[in-house]
Amino acid sequence: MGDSTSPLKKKTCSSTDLELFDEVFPKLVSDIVENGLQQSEVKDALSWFKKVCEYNVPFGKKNRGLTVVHSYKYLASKVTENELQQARILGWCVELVSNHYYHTCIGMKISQLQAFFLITDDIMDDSITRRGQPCWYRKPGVGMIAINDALFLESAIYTILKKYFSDKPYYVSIMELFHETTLQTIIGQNLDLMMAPTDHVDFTHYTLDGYRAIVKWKTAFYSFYLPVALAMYMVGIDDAENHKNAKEILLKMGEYFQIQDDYLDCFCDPKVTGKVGTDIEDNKCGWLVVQALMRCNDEQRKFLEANYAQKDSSKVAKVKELYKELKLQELYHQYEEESYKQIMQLTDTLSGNLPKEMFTAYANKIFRRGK
Ligand code: GPP
Ligand code: MG
Ligand code: MG
Ligand code: MG
Repeated sequence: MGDSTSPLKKKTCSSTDLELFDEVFPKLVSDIVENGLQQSEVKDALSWFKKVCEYNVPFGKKNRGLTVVHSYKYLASKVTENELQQARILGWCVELVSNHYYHTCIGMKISQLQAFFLITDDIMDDSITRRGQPCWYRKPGVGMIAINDALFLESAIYTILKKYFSDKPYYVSIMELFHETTLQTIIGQNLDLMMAPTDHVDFTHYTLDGYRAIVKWKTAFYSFYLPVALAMYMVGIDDAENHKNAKEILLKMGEYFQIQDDYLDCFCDPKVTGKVGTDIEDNKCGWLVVQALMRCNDEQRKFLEANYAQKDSSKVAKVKELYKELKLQELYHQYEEESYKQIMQLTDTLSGNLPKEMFTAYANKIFRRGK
């Protein structure tokens, strides 16, 4: 587990996979912008969007994108170079929506769906850095233009899908999947934001069930189910039973992944994560505050209410001290071990005809991650 030299890890995370994945990106950028660059009326916009892609898309850990490639390899009865290339292209579409999460493999970067979510999430969360550089909307001359840039990145997914997949029998399935996943994530983001008003603290609805709903919708569908489901459609696995089972396992991994994200937001050095944590200042219904509320006495609850949700570093430090007093770090490490076991059990029960080692490889990638 977590041994970077294990054969399994090598299989799922070779640098060659990453290099070949990276090679596809410049071609996709030119597919997206080349037409417009030829037209004098819009060429300025398209050269801006080229910069948007280059700043926001290819610099994350790229795990979501690579997961499409790895899943294709696990699922295909016969792997062909042509289809591997298709899987890489789909992987970049996932990176366009998403982009920052996962890490594990050396030098992973961002992607499209991911990039679209992250640009807007950083505005909504009032974040400062992403991947060790300023958030896109914080760059001079960008500001709220970033919202339009995110919309552009979303539209680019469908340009790419049409160009490379419109003749495939699974075209409609993957297109619908991107639409559905986008909606799920938008719903999750709404739950996340509505639970975290900027003008007052109200912990009444900060429950574990409420938290689980937020993270399932805002993170798990797009980060875990989407990349695997795309590969399943590619190889012709489109029946409801297999998708339901894969989804159940992958949504559990997604919950675990977001709990890690919440923990790292508070306790990990921004130099390591590449992003400065803002969850305490933002009044987020995160895993730590929910656990604190389940463990604190009345006095500690009042202390939390007085110091949470404020852009004041001494108050943020007080909240972190309370978390330490409540032994939330120890609790988190315990949770990691238990959650890993649960994911393995779910995989045993539900993988059915799907390769069990595909799921265990993904769980191993994120287990005990430190950034
Ligand atoms: C992660 O939340 C969830 C997302 C980035 C999805 C955003 C969805 C949109 C529709 C914009 P987070 O805020 O904890 O992520 P991070 O810690 O990376 O900012
Ligand atoms: Mg955020
Ligand atoms: Mg957010
Ligand atoms: Mg976070």
